[in-house]
Parts: sequence; structure tokens; C-alpha cells
Amino acid sequence: MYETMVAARHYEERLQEEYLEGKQPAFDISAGPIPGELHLAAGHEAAAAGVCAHLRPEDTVTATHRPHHVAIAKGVDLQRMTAEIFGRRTGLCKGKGGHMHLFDPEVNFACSGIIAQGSPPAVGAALAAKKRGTTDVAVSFIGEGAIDQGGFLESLNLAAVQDLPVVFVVEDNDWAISMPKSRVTDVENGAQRAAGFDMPGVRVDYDDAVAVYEAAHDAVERARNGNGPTLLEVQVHRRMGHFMGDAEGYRPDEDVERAKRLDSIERLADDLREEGIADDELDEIRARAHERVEEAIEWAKEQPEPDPDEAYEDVFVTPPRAQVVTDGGGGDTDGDGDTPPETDAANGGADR
Ligand SMILES: Cc1ncc(C[n+]2csc(CCOP(=O)(O)OP(=O)(O)O)c2C)c(N)n1
Ligand SMILES: [Mg+2]
Repeated sequence: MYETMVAARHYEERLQEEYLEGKQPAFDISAGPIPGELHLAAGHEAAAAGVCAHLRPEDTVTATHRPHHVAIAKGVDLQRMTAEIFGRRTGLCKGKGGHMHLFDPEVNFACSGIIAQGSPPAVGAALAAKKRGTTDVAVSFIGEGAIDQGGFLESLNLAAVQDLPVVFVVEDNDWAISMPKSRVTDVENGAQRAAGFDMPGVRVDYDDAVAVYEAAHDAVERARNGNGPTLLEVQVHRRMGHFMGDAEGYRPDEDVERAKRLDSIERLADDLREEGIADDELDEIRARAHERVEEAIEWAKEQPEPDPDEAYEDVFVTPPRAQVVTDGGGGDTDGDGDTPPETDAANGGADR
């Protein structure tokens, strides 16, 4: 768990550096080696490591728009995940998904930029496991800002009524972008929601990886043994902005300082030292984790960019291009010879 957490933290710190390259001075979100938004999970590591330590590759995990720590803990291929984040062709989704859309069927991992979107598919995976008679479980990670979403609440209900092997994990970092949780929900903590669905609701009040591990043990075992779902909330801390480039003007300085002070990785290192693990050994683990991250980033940056012609592959519908109204002319009106046949068939070839 320590190695996983160190790797996850180092990964986010390195991605932050890479991301900011070329984006200044006027913060151009599309510039630099990682185009688009980037939500980093520094400060959330204990939740991912403590829960995923109980999982096998066959178990399903769905994560959020802030997915890297969970993906690393679940064992997603770090090189292909990094290539995806850098928008490269050998990425998990051929560079078309980006950092919020990582899918690794080898270890049954998925995530989404639509908040609470992961809960229904996790319930689906749990239902499939039950119908197939396996002992696989599913885990749905969401943020505390998503606990009032209909998809999440309906997922709790279906999981409870059918006793499905699923664990709902709420990562409570106190904020949903700039919105403090006290302004959007009246329950003191997300675990209380479980009572309305007659399932156990457990909250780990501080991001102690060992406490998360123990709470997750009970929840995962309960699911594996056919005894139904659990809702587990873990207090975590957002050490960075909501996304890279967030100036956090809404956030009190004390809150930022507190998040930095309460470091779950340091806490776990202290626990390990108390258990007699030597500093040398901790250094070795850290070095190994850092090396793995550096190798993945180096590898990803050497990967080819996708060919623009591949943009229309792997899509359900060929997106319409900019429409140019012509007086009855059809087909390839821009003369570049690449008229997508579906588009032309759908609109009669009359406009492009
Ligand atoms: C359905 C939906 N509504 C709104 C958004 C915009 N949005 C992106 S992240 C976010 C807040 C998420 O907060 P939380 O669930 O607490 O996760 P955190 O960012 O704190 O990890 C919102 C509202 C979205 N992506 N999806
Ligand atoms: Mg949050």
C-alpha cells in the first residue's frame, strides 16, 4: 500500500509539471504535452490503496474524473494509461479518451468525466457476477459532491434490493469544485445515506490507510460472501486545485494548509517505522515507485501521436462536419477527398 500511494503521489506531481509545460503565460488549456483538463488526486491516495488492496484483477472498479490513484491501485497498465493521458496512439483508448476516460479491460477498470456515472455500471458488473455465480465484486468510487445524484441513489437501491456484491466508496475531500459540501447536502456524512437503503454505512474519519484497509476488508468480504453492498465514505484531502489552473480563490488558506499537513503517506510511513520497518527499506520502496512512474512518462512521451484519419474510427456515429450550404452540389465540397460516406449517406450528400 505504501508503494502504491507513493507511486500515485509522484505520478500526480510529475503530471502537474508536464501539464503546465507550454500552457503559460495566458493559460492555454489546449497547449503543451497534455491538452485539456487535468484533475489530480494528490491527497486521496489512502482511499484507493486501502480499498484496492483487497481486489483481484477480475473485480470491477469504476472511478471518477479524478481517477489516477484508483487506476494505479487497481493495477491498470501504467504505461498505456500515461500514453492515454498524453493523447498518444498506444494509449488505453488510442489517445481519444484522455485522462478522464481510461478503460483497461485487463483489470476491469473504467472511469468517466460525468460525475456519479460509474455507479450504475458497477452495479451492472456486480449483477453479472451474481448471475454468473462468481465471487467477483465491483467497487464504485465517487466524490462527496455526487452523493445526491440520481444515478448514485438508484444504484444504492438496486444493489440493496438485489443483495449485489458491490462496495460504494465516497471520497470526501470537502469540495465539489468550489462548492463546500455543507452547502449542497444536509447529511453530516455520506455514509448516513446507507440507512435509507438498509445497508451498512461506514465512515473513516481521517485518511489513515490502515483504517481504510480494515473498513474495506469488511465491506469487500461481505460482498464476496454474497451478503450484499456497503457504503464506505473516506475523508481525504485535496492537496491541489480542482483542476490544474484552478487559482482556488474560493478556498481559505487554512484549508489548503490543513490538507498539506494531514498527509496520509507520511502517516503510513510513521506507522511502518513503528512496526520496525527501517528507513532504508522505505527509501527503497519510494525509489522503486518513482522509477516506475518516470519510466511510464518517458515511454508515453516517445509514443506516436494518433493519425487524424483515425478520428472517425471507434465511434458509434460519424460526427457531422461543419456544414457548408451549396446550391445542390454534394459530396466532397471541401475538395479534400475524405468525405465520410456515412455522413454523406445520412444527409443525401447535399451539404458538408
Ligand atoms: C453530471 C455532471 N454534472 C456536473 C459536472 C461538472 N463537474 C465536474 S467535477 C464536479 C464536482 C465533483 O465533486 P466531487 O464529486 O466531490 O469530486 P471531486 O472533484 O471533489 O473529487 C462537477 C460538478 C459533471 N462532470 N458531471
Ligand atoms: Mg469532492
